[in-house]
Amino acid sequence: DLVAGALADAAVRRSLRSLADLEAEATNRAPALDVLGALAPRDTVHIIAEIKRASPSRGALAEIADPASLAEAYHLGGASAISVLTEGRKFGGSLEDLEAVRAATSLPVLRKDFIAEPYQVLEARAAGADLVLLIVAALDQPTLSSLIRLINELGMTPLVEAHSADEVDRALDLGADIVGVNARDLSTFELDQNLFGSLADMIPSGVIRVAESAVKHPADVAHYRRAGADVVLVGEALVTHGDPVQTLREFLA
Ligand code: IGP
Repeated sequence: DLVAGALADAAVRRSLRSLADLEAEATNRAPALDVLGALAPRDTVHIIAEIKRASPSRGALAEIADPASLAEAYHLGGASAISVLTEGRKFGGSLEDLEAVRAATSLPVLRKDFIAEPYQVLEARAAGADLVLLIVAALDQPTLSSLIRLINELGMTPLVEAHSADEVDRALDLGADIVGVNARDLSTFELDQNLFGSLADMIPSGVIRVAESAVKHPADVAHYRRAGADVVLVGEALVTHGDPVQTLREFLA
């Protein structure tokens, strides 16, 4: 599965870069940005714009020769943060993509991957990430808890992704400040655009609510906003439409 693949790839990288070296690189980075501050204003919806080359459900999505200039386009279009898929096997991403984006933008950057161990969290910080995705379904509660703690200790912010009421409860029990609801079931790849709305009321208003996936048109952003989303995470629509600046502006209009 996706987690096993991500861990196998991390093990290869660990054989090339020791934990001690990685820790030193993570500590030498400029401090992570204030993500909660960036997403705090509630008067309009925020968009986290994703750099996504491919996906397991759709295959290749786009040739992205220069992730840095796509990140600049996202910034210009009004995105509040940039998500970089770093999973290599199915999504075609890499930590190099994240580093390139970090160097190109002053917006907060999310490492989007299948994170299951501390080494991957340190890699995120060493590459300059401010936010790290944790998928509740992929982790037992003690592991989820310790990864949240490590992310916070490194000055980053966890985005905790749920796909059911039980998973939202597990995220909230651990004090998550940002909770995402993914419309896509990562085991079947089926989309349910109404899942966010059916779970949003469980999430207290002090917690930032993120609606993830299944945005194609401005009406989809409005749909999520009406259902209580503070933030919408968009990938495929932005990499497949020709003009990401224009597409984002339409989504935010
Ligand atoms: C973006 P979309 O449908 O706009 O391309 O979706 C994002 O939500 C999706 O890439 C995603 C994801 C994930 C990918 C959400 N959670 C977890 C990999 C792992």
